[in-house]
This record gives sequence, C-alpha cells and structure tokens, in this order.
Amino acid sequence: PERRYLDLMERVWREGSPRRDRTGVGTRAVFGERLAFDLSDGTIPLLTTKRVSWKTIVRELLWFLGGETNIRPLLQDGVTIWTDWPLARYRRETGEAVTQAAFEARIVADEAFAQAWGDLGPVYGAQWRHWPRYEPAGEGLFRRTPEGIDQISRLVHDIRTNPSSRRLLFTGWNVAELDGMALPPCHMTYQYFVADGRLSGLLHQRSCDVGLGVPYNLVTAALLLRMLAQQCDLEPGEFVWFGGDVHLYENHGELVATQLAREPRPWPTLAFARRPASILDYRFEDFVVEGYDPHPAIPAPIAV
Ligand code: THF
Repeated sequence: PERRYLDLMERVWREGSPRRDRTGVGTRAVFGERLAFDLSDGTIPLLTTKRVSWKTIVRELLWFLGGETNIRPLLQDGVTIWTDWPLARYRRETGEAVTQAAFEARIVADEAFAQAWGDLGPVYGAQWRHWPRYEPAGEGLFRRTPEGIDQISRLVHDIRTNPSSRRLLFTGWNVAELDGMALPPCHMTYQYFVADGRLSGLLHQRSCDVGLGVPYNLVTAALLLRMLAQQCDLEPGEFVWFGGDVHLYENHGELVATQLAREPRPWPTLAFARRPASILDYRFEDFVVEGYDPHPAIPAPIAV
C-alpha cells in the first residue's frame, strides 16, 4: 500500500547520504530498495497523497509503445514532461533565450524544427520496439536492418507460448547507444513471471527520483503489466519494484513535508474499455480509471 512509498520517502529524506549529482541540484540517496503491489484486485499504485496525472502517464506509455522518441506527438497531446531536455539543448546550442511555451509551440507547428530539435535520441521507444539488429553486408561489414527487434511483440509472443520461461523480459539499457540518448533509461529492465494463471512483473529502476519520477514509473509499470495480462488472457498478479539509486532532490523538502502529513486513501482501479487486437493497438480511451480521489497536486521542480 501507499504507506510503503511514504515510509521510503521519509527514510530517504532522513537517512539518505548527501550526494552531488549530475544535475548539480544535490540529492539524498539510499541504495537497493523494494516495493511490492498486489494488482490482483484491479487496483493500480496511483498515489493518493498528491494528484498524479494518470492521463499523462497513459499518453507517455502509448508514446513509448509506438516506438516514438520525438517529443512532438507528446506535445500534440498536451504532455510536456519531456520538453526540458530538448529545450536545454536548444538553448545551449543556439544561445537563444526561448521560453518553454514558445519552444513547444514551434515544435508542434513546424515539423522540420521538431525533427531537428525535438528528438531525444534512441531512448525507450526506440529500444523497446526497434532494438538495433545488424546483418552481414559483405567484406566483414555489417549493416543495420531497418526494423530492428521488437522486444514488446516478442515478449507477448513468449508469454503466450512459453509462460514458464525465465527470459520474459525487455530492457532499454542498450550499452552501445547510451551516448546518443538525451537521458539513459531510468526504468530500465522489466521482467515477467506466470504462475497459477497470474502474470507478475518486476521493474528494475536504476535511478529513482522519489518525489517526481517514481510516482509516474510505478503507474507505467502497472499499466503495462495489466495490458500484457489482458493480451495474454492472464489475471494480474504482483508488481515488484526494485530501486537502485533511490533519491530525493534537495529542493523537494516542501513536497516531502506536505505529502508525509497527508493520510493515504484507497487505491483507484483500472479497467479496459475493450480488448485491443494487440499490445500495440491500445488507445487513450481504452484506459478507465475509477475511484481516484487524491489530495491536491504538489508542484515541485524537476532536475534536468
Ligand atoms: N529526470 C528527473 N530528474 N526526474 C525524473 O523523474 C525523470 N523522469 C523522466 C526523465 N528524466 C527525469 C521524465 N519524467 C515530471 C514527471 C515525470 C517526468 C518528468 C517530469 C513532472 O514534472 N511531473 C509533475 C507534473 C507535470 C505535468 O503534469 O505536466 C508532477 O507534479 O508530478 C523519470 O521517468
């Protein structure tokens, strides 16, 4: 239940080691944490001690599953959570002091501009759906195949045909391509397990922003587990979260104080409006979240 998340938040804030991080903001961190959520009753771990925009999370997940890496389709749906990274690069490389709103408007209006400045590199969508594959091109040379490997479709196939496999997993951590990514994957490797007609899932998240990112990442993993279960005619089981570097940013003190003072409410439930033909055919309208009655949102700065 949500208490476990709040306990983790409190412990990181009180006992985490102070560290200077990549972003320069500073964090407090602990290492190697586990959270587990029972999804068998139809609930999803969507926090109630602050409002979390599940609609944004659904749109982001569908964007990943579409193999997209450009922020343009996200912005067309009003999702701005990935703008900071392309915006920072644009400002750095052009010296132009453009506002976020103006930059986003231009990405939406101008396709060539979006191509030049809106891409995040081979991040999640690229690795999930089009992990690069190479074929011999003669003279000891290799060339990249246009399609690559679709880890998601392969996963569905493997869960259906070989549910006791110990290889039911996919990962975004493509070592050879990390340098080209705006940000290497945080929610990195997903593994699945079938027993007694139930699908359980595990997420290994290497870097965990407890204040802003983790509330999103828990929901993403739970939604995906539910979609996979539906596609494979299984009931949802347990979702296990493993956190590597589990941290709070030093500028999230107010978020922590506000959230820890609140009383958690029951988890909402997720249902699907229909059974899409494949894992790649889900639409926003298919996700029906019910009983979500959260405390108000808590604004907090994201470290870029
Ligand atoms: N970088 C950092 N520092 N933390 C992260 O959690 C994170 N992500 C993704 C990539 N880099 C990261 C981006 N995910 C928000 C939430 C998730 C993000 C990015 C931003 C955010 O600002 N959420 C606000 C609401 C914003 C909105 O609704 O538009 C919030 O209050 O929750 C980890 O995947």
